[in-house]
Parts: sequence; structure tokens; C-alpha cells
Amino acid sequence: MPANENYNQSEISQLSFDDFKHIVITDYRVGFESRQASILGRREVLTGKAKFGIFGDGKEVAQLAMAKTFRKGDWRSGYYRDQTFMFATGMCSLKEFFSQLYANPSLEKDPASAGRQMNCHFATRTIDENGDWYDLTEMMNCASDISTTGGHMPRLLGLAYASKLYRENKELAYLKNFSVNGNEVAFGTIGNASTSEGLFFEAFNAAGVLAVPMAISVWDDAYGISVPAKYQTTKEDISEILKGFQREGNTNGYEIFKVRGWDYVGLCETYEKAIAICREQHVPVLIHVTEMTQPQGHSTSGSHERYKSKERLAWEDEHDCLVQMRKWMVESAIATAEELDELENTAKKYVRNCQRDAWNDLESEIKGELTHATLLINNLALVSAQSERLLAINKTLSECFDPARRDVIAAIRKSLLATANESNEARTELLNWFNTESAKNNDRFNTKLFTDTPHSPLYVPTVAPDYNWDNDSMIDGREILNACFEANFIRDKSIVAFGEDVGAIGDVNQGFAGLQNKFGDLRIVDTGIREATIVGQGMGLAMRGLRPIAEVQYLDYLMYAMNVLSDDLASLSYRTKAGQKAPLIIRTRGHRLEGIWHSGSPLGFILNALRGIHICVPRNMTQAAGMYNTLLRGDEPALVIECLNGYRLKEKLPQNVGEFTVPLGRVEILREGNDITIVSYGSTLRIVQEAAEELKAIGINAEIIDPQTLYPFDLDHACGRSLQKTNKLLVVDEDVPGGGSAYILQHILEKQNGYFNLDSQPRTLTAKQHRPPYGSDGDYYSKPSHEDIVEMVYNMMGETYPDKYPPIY
Ligand SMILES: Cc1ncc(C[n+]2csc(CCOP(=O)(O)OP(=O)(O)O)c2C)c(N)n1
Ligand SMILES: [Mg+2]
Repeated sequence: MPANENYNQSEISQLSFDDFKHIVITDYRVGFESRQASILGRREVLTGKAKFGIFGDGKEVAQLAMAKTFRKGDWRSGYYRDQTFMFATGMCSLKEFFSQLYANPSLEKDPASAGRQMNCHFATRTIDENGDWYDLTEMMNCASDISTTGGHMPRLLGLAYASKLYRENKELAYLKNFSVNGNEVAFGTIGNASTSEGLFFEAFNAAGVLAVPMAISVWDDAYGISVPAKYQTTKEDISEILKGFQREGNTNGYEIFKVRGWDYVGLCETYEKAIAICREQHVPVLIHVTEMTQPQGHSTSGSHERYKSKERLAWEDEHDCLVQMRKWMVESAIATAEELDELENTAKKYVRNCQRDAWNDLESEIKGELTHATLLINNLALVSAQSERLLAINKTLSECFDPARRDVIAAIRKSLLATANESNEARTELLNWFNTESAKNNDRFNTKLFTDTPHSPLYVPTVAPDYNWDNDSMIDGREILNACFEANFIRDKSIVAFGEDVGAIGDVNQGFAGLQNKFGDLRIVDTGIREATIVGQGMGLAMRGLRPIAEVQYLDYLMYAMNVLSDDLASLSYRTKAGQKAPLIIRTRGHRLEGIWHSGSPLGFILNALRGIHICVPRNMTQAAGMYNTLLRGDEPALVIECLNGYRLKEKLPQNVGEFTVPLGRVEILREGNDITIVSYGSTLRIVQEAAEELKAIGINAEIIDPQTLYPFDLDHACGRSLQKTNKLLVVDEDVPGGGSAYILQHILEKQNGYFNLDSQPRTLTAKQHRPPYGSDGDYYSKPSHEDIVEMVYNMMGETYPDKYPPIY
């Protein structure tokens, strides 16, 4: 309560106690409502109204305490137990909680995920429908949850690191929507068992190194589903074993706290103290909350009576945090038992109403659609030769218990199939309605893999490289990149770059050489060897308005960041229905080196796992620079794989090296020809180009197409068009058989109808199944070589002209 001069001392203390009582009672009410939501939620799953439920019962009181310290501008990056925190901060309402449980695909009803995520996967919206940022300093912010336990820790690091940059880099003051002097704390929550994950330790260490305002709460209920702490954590105590991270004297490090999950007063004091240090001093804190319980067990998928002893269950009943809080409130004369009974009754009714409202919202919509569908099918039955079948379909539909949209749509599709050879007004009406509903359902379930707003890199205007100047000397490819990065760093102060060896030496191939000296280590900096959290660091920064380029030193190491890229970054737009964005650029290099862990080109793996991230495969550094120029002007995430063997090849510097753009999804035809279409990308293109010259000498004219980006792939269908002329298709790539090449074939043959123009079997020329051994001979026998390409094309031509191209062997 603010001090008020009009009160005398006794009035102040009286009012203070009332105020205090009011706060505690409100907290208890929020906690109790949350518990009711868990109980009702579980029941809704068990009675079949919802598919799956996981709830925050037993974790309420600590979250009430945490919520008191959470301010506008702050961020949460947590896991599925945090409903109480979400209710207490107002970031989620009870009705929204139930709407998500029922998978209501309306954004208005479930603003976190539009019914796309399981329950208790929370998010606030950070961008509007045009992709423009809200003022995040005026909101409480919750990064969209993911189900993989520990998977949110790398992004948490980035959210915290943003505060550091906003506080320390005064040049960022113009970015008013994201920070007030870096005062924002990134709150992380994680279960005790999930601290066993590598990502937890990686993020934990990195936050200590970076000294960022990251507050990690560990909700310790001594179990991870059925597995007790003795299998999870050394000494069964995470804060005990992390003691070495405690800051001492002038060292960096953490402040570590331990507090019991049912001790309301202890929790409030601990959070107040911990978060003040974190916020003011940018010191990361760990709050280990012990003695938590799980009154309803882990989730709706099983019962904890199976694996917890009677003693443990009895202990949990007694140490239930709400039971303990209630007891303390009565003992401290904060409320009487009768008052609390009444509060609980009211809360039960309120939660029940919220649940019913949420169910009715969805049910009434679907029932309306069902009624309309039934009417249209009935109308069709009146005039159709298939009336019996249609009436049977309608009967099944009307007998559906708790019908879903799929029941309605399935009935329509069956009816349309049954009457495929009929043509009448009733069928047309049904078909039209089906098309309208299909468009709505497409929007509900299949959109926003990318945020796809006017800021998308797909709409960045194409600007050609300008070579019209005196400087026509040929320079190293790495120097082209260097000039591009420098121009962009000057143009946009929100761009930062980091990674292993990126700062002091300007990356192992010197694309960033000299830039730390020019722009300082808040803009361009080294990191530890920690690919997953390099990507997470970038993701968190990008979610808070900065433009990071996170470098993964070699493509082969991308594997170490794959869970963050795939689970978190790639799915962010889809799982929030474009409510959050993270325009992160991941820079890496690959292809055509030698050795099992330095030669990789696992594009099939990457393409399949990373839908939701643009995949750029430039064949030289000018092309790469143009892609960076495009991506840094757009707002969607992208991976750029540079050619490891291209940094010292000579290229001509465009005058507009920081401005020209390479469009995403547009091919470049490198060589025109009529006999065969060869599609390849990256380093392999140089070999293909050389092979094409040898083929020309024997009368074969190959057309070579560089798609430039694999996602999106050839939006204009240029490859398919080329086949109209050549009728033959060869895809060359360095991935395993059926990897990246299968992806390319699917696009050309299926999406572009390429099969229609082929007069011989489409072929792929790929690397072998195994990884390439070290050494040039190993490379020759593992990856597509010049001779492989020449012979493959020669043989394909031989299929059509056997006399002209007889078998070589
Ligand atoms: C990466 C990953 N591995 C396994 C799982 C399956 N899983 C879901 S919750 C869970 C237990 C987590 O326990 P803990 O971290 O202690 O959190 P609690 O549920 O006890 O609050 C497991 C193994 C998962 N979701 N993600
Ligand atoms: Mg646990």
C-alpha cells in the first residue's frame, strides 16, 4: 500500500493488515480456482470431452509468490505446470484455459495457440496480424510453451540476454517497445526431473557466463512421471549439486535459493529477494522449490498410485500447498475456516461456469454446423438416387456423441462421394458449403507455418547486384560477405552476431573479420561451445525485437542445436497461429569438405525437421550476401548454409553489397540446354558446371538449374518448365540416397507435374549411404564426382539414343 499522510499510525497498521489480508485471500482464491480447474479439467478428459490433460495442481503456492514479482515487460519461458502463475498474472483466464483444453481453434477463445497446443501450453501474443510488434514493455509476456521438457531453456537464455543488450548497448535506446533499460527479468520454470536434460545444464552455465537476468524456478515434486529423484539427480538435490555456480566475492555466477513449496511466507520473501537481485544487478538466480506434490498424479494418462508408496501419498496429502496455506491463514487470523469455506464454494461455482462457457462456445458452433450439414444432406436425399445411403449418413451423424468438426465434414465428404455422378441444385449447395467450411478449416488447422505477413522476406523487393563501378577487381568470397555484414551492421543497429570464434577472429573463415573492433562486443561476440544455446540465445533475442545472426561453426554441428531449431524455432509461428515471431538467422557452412564430421550435407534431415524455417543454400558468397540482405529485411527465421570451400574463391564485389537482394524461392538458370535438366545446389554446382562442359564436347547440352533456396523451393515452377524442353531430369546432391534429392524430386514431379514431360526415368545422383571418409580419395568414392555426373547423364541419354551413346562399361 502506498504511504498516505492522511492516516495516523494506528490507521496505517490497521489498513496494512487489511490490505495484507486482502492480498493473501486473493492469492488463496486464485490458487484454489486453479486447483478446481485442474480437478475439472481432469474430469473433462476422463469423460471424453477433451483428449489429454496435464495440470498444475500441487504447484500453486510457489506460483502465486512468483507472480508477485513479475512485472510488465518481463518474460516467462516455462512448462506445463504454470497455470496458477498464468492466472495470477492475468496472462491467461480460466475460460481460455478450458478453451485450450477443448482444442477450440478460435484465436479469440484460445489466444495462446488457437487450439493447436495441448492444455497448459501458454503464450501471450507479441505481434498483431500485420506482424507488427506490440509494445512489450506494457505487457506481461509469455513465450509459447513446448512439450519437450527442458526444450525451452535455450530460448530462456536469449530472452534474458536481450535485457543485457538493452541495458548495456545505448544505441538500442530507440527500440522502445522491448525494454526499459534492460530491467526485464526472464523467468524460467522447469520440473526437477527435467533438470537432468543436457539443455538445462548448457543454458544454466551459459547464463552464468553471460551474467543475464534469468530466474530459474525448479518445481521439485521428487518425481518425473514415475521415476523418483534417485534416478534423476546426483544427491537427489539440484540446488545442492549446483552450488559451485554460487557467485562469490567478485566472481560471476548465481544466487541460489531453496524454499519449500507449501511455505507461502517463505516463498514470498524468497521471490522478492531473488528477483530484486536478478532485475537490478543482472545476476541469474536459481530458486529450488522443494516438497511440491502432485495431488492428481502426473497427467490424465495414468495414476500415481501405481508408483508412489502409501507413505508418500499420505505425505503429499498433508503437504498439499493449498492445505498448508489454508491452515496458516486460519492460524494467523487472516481468515476464518467459515470464510474460507464460503470462498471455496464460490470459487468452485465460478470455475464450473467458466468451464461450461468454454464448452458451450465450441459445442454450439459445431452443433450449428452439424444442423446445417444435416439439412443440406437431407435436401440432397430428397432428389438423389442415393437417398437411402444419404439418410444413413445423416443418421450416423445425428447420433454422434459430442460430435466434432471431423464428423460433420466426414459425413459431407461421404455424401459427395455417394452422389459423384449426380448434378442438381441440392448437391451444388452442399458442395459450396463444403468448400466454404474447408477454407475455414484450412485456416483453423493448416495455416501460419510462417508468420506470413507483409514483413515476410518473400515480399522483400529484389535488387540486382550493381557492378557498374570502377572497382572490378576479384576478391575472396569471404571479403564479399565481410563487406555485406559491415554494411548491414551500419544500417541496422539491432543486428548482432555471435557464435564460436565469431568475435575476436571474426569466425573461422573470417567473414566477420575486423567487425568486433568496429562495432564492439555487444554487437559481435564469441560464445562457448554450445550450439543449442547459441540458437536459443538467438531465438530469445529475436523474440524481443533484435536481429541476431547466430553462427553454428559447421553444418555437421547443427545436429547439436536441432531440438531447439525443430521443436521451438520452426514451430513458433504455427503453434501460436502467428502470435509470436523470432526472425533469427542461423549462419553455418557445409558441403564438400572431407571427414566424417566435416563434410556433411544432411539436407533431407534438415528439410524434414525444419519446416517453418527458410533454408538457403547459396553456391557462392555473393549469392549468400544477397540472401542475408533479403533475410535481414524480412522477419522470418532462416538457415543459411554457406559453401565451406568457397571462402577463398574469387568473386567480384558489387557496389551495393549491403543492399542487393536474392529473392527466396526463385531459381537461377546457370546454363541453358535442351537435352537434360540438372538440378543441384551449393558446392556441387561447380562440379555439375564443369561436367556440363565435358558433356557439351560429346554433343549433350545440359540445362543447369540452381534453386538457390530449398525452402521455399522454386515457387515459379521453373524446373517443371525446363522439363517441357529437355524431357529428362537429374537431381545431384551430396546427401544420402533418398534425402535432399527425394525432397527435390517430390517438388518437381508431384507439385510441378514434372512427370508429365519425362521421356525417361528421373534420376538422382547422391552421396553414398555412409559418411565420407577423410581424404580426397574417400571423398571421390563417397560424393558425386565429375565423372559420376558425366556418366550418369551419358547413360540417361543412351536410354533414348542407344546408337549414339552406347554403354561405356
Ligand atoms: C524431451 C522429453 N522427454 C520426455 C518427455 C516425456 N515427459 C513428459 S513430462 C515428463 C516428466 C517430467 O518431470 P519433471 O521435469 O519433474 O516435471 P513434473 O511433471 O514432475 O512437474 C516426461 C518424462 C518429454 N515431454 N520431453
Ligand atoms: Mg517432477
